[in-house]
Amino acid sequence: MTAMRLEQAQALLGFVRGAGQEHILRYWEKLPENSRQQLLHQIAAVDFALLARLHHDYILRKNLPALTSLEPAEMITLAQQQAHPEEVRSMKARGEQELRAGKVAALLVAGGQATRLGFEKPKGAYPIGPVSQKTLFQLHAEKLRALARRYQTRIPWYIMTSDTNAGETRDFFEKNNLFGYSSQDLCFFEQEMIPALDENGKLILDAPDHIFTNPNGHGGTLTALEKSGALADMRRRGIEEIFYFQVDNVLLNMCDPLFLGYHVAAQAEMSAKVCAKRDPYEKVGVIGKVFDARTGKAGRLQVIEYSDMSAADKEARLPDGTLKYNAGSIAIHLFKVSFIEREVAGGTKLPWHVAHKQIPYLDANGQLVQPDKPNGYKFETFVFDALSDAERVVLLEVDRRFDFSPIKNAAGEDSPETALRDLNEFYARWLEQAGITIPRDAAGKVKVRCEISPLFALDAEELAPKVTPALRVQNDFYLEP
Ligand code: UD2
Repeated sequence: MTAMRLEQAQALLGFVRGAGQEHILRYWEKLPENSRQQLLHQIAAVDFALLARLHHDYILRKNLPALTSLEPAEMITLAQQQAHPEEVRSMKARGEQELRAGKVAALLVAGGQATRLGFEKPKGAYPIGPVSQKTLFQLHAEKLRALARRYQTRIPWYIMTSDTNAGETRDFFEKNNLFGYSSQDLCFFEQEMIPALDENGKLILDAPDHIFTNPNGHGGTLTALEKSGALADMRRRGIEEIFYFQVDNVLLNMCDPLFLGYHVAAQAEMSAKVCAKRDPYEKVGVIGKVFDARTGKAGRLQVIEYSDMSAADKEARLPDGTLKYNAGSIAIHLFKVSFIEREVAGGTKLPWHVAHKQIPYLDANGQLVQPDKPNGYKFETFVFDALSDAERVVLLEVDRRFDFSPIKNAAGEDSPETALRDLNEFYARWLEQAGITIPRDAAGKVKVRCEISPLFALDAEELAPKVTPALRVQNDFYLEP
């Protein structure tokens, strides 16, 4: 941190007062010089005009986008894929061609705070391998290495962190020898932070020399890619397509060639994987088409977040009994590099989302208080809002058994327990397809723990010739090279 010059510091303090935020200077006189510098640097990064607009539009006017005439979106359904195996084969081959040509990068967003899981470290450091206890980061890294080996290529891996976990994440990778990934192909970059506001639109101090901020949402990925130079780096390497994924999905089908193939063949700018919702209240956004009040046009694609959807819409069913709004967004996307370049030109175009939250603050005595009810507003942008700016979009339906099992909560659905169950079942099926008998109980549940390192086999086809049906699996079972 370089020390700020006096005139610059005074200008900033004047700016704070002008913006009606002078309460953040209430400890100023007592602060030692290094704390003053810290606060000044934070103030310099605050976009006061943006915050005033967010306060006006989202807190005072509650400017939530009105959803009218929500309609299900068209997608390439599983039934269509089953009916056209030839097309599926050729799309997969098309995607493999992109990988072989070195045109694909992987992009992991890991800047979130894992609050619901209650895990102190970055979420990617969570150990989840059913037998190996390998962490989420390691499982992702092994899949990428196995893919690069299979397609005789390099897959640069960009990892977005935030101020809340950047140092810890890098350290974790360093300590683990980058999980075998080449340092030339690994690029960490940080998203920006944004201050929260209290009920009156005021900044919140959580220490005498610190304003409470939160990561600006995964929508911040797009601008952070540009500002960090990662986008330019992709261009230099000849990358054309970006495979985007979240840290917590243990069944992630990394850089899925089939998805890539459909996306590239359609010349889509952004694509999304969807899967049928488990139940009306599953916490995934739904991709639908909405009437756009701004343009007066129908049919704008949008992810309607679970918290923004009415119970009636969540529960609506078609005559055949399936949910009407069933296209659950599992947060796996493909982006064309050229699309992101256009999307970030002149700053982000993404709309803001506001959440009423419990935010720690200093009380009148300077004591830190953890409130038990919401006392302020956090702002975020969501990457999936870019869907409506894309010229062409592919929505590909997938089967959650092969694509989606996230770790969100400490217990219950979408927890380590369900992730282990799903991973175990996933690998047991591969072994059974190779003719091996896996012990199951009367309810069909796999009785042992089984796991296959992606470096041993990336899919059932690769596994089959490497094992013999005579293999006896009686205890926990792990296959690695
Ligand atoms: C997200 C989606 C939801 C569904 C679900 C699937 C949102 C708002 N909702 O729900 O529709 O697709 O995932 O699993 O995204 N992250 C950052 N920076 C941030 C915020 C989040 O990098 O500022 C990352 C975070 O590290 C994680 C991912 O984005 O990898 C998703 O964040 P989340 O787990 O908070 O999102 P969730 O579960 O509410």
